[in-house]
Amino acid sequence: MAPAAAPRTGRMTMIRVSAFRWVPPIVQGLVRDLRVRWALEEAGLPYEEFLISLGPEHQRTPEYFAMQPFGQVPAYDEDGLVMFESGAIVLHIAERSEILMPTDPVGRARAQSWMFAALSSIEPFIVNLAEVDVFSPNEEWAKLRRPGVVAMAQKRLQELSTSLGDKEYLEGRFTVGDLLMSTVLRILRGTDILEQFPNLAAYRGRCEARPAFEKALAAQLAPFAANAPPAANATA
Ligand SMILES: N[C@@H](CCC(=O)N[C@@H](CS)C(=O)NCC(=O)O)C(=O)O
Repeated sequence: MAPAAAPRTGRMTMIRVSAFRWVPPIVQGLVRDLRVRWALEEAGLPYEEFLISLGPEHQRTPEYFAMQPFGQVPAYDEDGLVMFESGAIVLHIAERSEILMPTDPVGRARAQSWMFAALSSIEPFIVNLAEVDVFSPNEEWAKLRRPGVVAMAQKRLQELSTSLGDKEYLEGRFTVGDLLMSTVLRILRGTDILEQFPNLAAYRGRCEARPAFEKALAAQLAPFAANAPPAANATA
């Protein structure tokens, strides 16, 4: 069965974002539609979610692959403009919001640099650790690999910590670069690694205290609570 499409009504821009109907508690609050929801909330753009199930029923259908070539969440549909990759979607949204994207050329370029830094210089190292801790915690190879993975993540975080210094945000003011960076740092929850860098832990907390983040997180979690299988208690 194809994902249920939100009905298209009226003449206003209709934005639809894919999200999972339910995921295990260990990844609740981390699924990458959170970034898109947060950007939309910061930009004040209304949207509708369309929920898909993991697996063959929705996620791995030709209809969904046509929206997201890898069958992943999030996919984004804005009046027929279909996008995938959370970074690209968030950039697209940020172009319409001074809260997310400075208007001066230098500020824009710097914010975009931090977006790419979050996704290509920090996230891969943190995801390597999540693969060990979340997806393969009991595998022998994971136990052997973990110290090296932790050391690499710590190295990048030390460099990020030095760059942030005592600033509130990476460029002094909040930008879309902070939105992506803090969602990447969030993947480290459940470890004590971020706490080894007090300015980064405080930075993540500052970003997540934004009302738009809180609204986005609540919106992602609501379906998980509603659709939890009988044995699973949703927490985040
Ligand atoms: N680079 C992609 C990654 C998307 C991604 O990894 N999505 C995960 C959820 S956070 C997913 O759909 N996983 C299920 C799968 O890969 O089958 C993006 O940033 O949008």
